[in-house]
Amino acid sequence: MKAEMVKVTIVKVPIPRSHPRFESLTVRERMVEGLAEGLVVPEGLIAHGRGECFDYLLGEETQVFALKAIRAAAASFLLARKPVISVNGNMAALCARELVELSKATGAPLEVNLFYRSRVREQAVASALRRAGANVVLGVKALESLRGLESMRRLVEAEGIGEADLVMVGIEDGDRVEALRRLGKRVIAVDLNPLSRSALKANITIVDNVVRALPKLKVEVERLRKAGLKNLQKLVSSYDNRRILAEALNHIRRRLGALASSLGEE
Ligand code: PTJ
Repeated sequence: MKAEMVKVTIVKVPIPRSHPRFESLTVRERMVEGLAEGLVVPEGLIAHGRGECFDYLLGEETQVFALKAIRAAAASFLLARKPVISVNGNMAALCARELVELSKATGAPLEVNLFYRSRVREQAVASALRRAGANVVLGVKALESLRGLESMRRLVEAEGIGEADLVMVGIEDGDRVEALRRLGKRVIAVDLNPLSRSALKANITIVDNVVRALPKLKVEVERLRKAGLKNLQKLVSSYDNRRILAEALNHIRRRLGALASSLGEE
């Protein structure tokens, strides 16, 4: 079923601030609104639920391994010749304003890239980004195909992702990360699942929720702007993504162990 054919009835009820899961439920509301606006596909809600589950396991806070990845990602943006930020429906629904702010801080244009691509959806995502303050939105015209990718994600703008040396993706399946890497591009992924193919294949994986990670990444770009070239290069060359993913898994393991102990488990 195409996204533009889906009719949804949204029941709006105020979420009490005192609710223990207030933040999480508020973010969920944005996804539901995104569905009604045609930004998000129903499959995007399922992907969000998977993310919520991993966020729960991680402790719903930005952890040290994510901060290390954010630092390396910020340095990579500052070193890149032509960085581009890829935006799908979930990203636009959750953090359009933060994407625009990151784009302005890094000089990396935003490019619409959808797995469930339709003319209506690409326009909806582009409009949401423009409403959030984007002056330029790539990925809605004159598209070419990325080599080695069959899904609709293959469609990219020649002067955008087509020419980019660095691409940031979030909440995405792994195929395109692999295709981008094969084409020699560096990839930053934001993914709550440290076991996902995107996480494993990216050069830098920020294992954190996009709603927390993006503002921190923007601040880090601004903080590192004055760091010299050598310092930036050192931050990138000393970064080891596999170690970061191992830290994320160990964090979950330790956390679950502590929780089990608190329930009386040996
Ligand atoms: O908008 P489209 O058409 O491009 O479609 C986008 C979806 C999300 C449907 C598509 O990319 C998809 O199916 O993604 P996957 O394969 O489900 O992967 C999404 C990954 O993002 C999973 O590993 C989730 O754990 C993770 N994730 C979900 N929500 C968040 C997240 N990571 C960071 N922040 C989140 N809020």
